[in-house]
Amino acid sequence: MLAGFDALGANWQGVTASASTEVDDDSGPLRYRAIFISDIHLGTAGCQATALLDFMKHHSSDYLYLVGDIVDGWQLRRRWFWPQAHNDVVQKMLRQARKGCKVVFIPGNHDEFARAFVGHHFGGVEVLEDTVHTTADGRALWVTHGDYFDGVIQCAKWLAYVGDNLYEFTLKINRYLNTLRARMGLPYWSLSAYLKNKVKTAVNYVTDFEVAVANEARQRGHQGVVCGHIHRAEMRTIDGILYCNDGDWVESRSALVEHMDGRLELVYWGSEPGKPDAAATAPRQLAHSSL
Ligand SMILES: [Mn+2]
Repeated sequence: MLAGFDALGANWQGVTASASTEVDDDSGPLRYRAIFISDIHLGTAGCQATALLDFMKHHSSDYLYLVGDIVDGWQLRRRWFWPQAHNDVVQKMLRQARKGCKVVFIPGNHDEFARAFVGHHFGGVEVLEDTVHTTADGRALWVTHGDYFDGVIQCAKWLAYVGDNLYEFTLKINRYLNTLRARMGLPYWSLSAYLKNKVKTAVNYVTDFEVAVANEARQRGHQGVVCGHIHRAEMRTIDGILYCNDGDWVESRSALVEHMDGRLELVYWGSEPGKPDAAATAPRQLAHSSL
């Protein structure tokens, strides 16, 4: 049932495909069959809304899946933070829906308030607990945010809140650090991504999460899964199940896209062009893998 993709062989396809991902500002947006984005965390200072707006300006699709943690209700409850760019992101999504794009919102743990509205439509946006997306080449992908697989959140919610604060703190340091780096003419560097990659327990946690999500997808009879939550973009097969994580718009600025022929690809987007520090040094990064 999994014929047609090969994790190792496909890795370099993205490199060749990436050339076509570059868009001239005067040409229209690149059209995909589906776009999956998650972990935008609107309402927090860490959210890279301007970069996301730039991404959305350059890409359109038949389906748009918002795979959770789109709005950060946890942070907004503590402190109201809602700049114009965050509003623009929401407007842009609603406009996509009006233009006929099928927009599905799958709430995550940070926007769990929206789980009360599962089964309803808002401005053409359908709110669902989870869903199944069938690719053009007939693969059934289970779409879920993924927080149900987070043991920490399942067992002790207060611990998750503490972890959340620590994460916010790391991001804060990260911003100061990168302001300094930009002044010195150095490119953007993600401290928290570095830490998460270095800390062994974090790596174990990531692997456990990925395996757990893939196992659940298999048990449900699907060929693959698309999730978010752990802020780590990935696309690989785990015991025959295609595991896709669309990453986030706090650090990696990544999206999972499905081409018209069903081919899936992870796309990384550069920092916003309007921001002088990072934009000058950080080139627009492009897809690195496809399946
Ligand atoms: Mn989450």
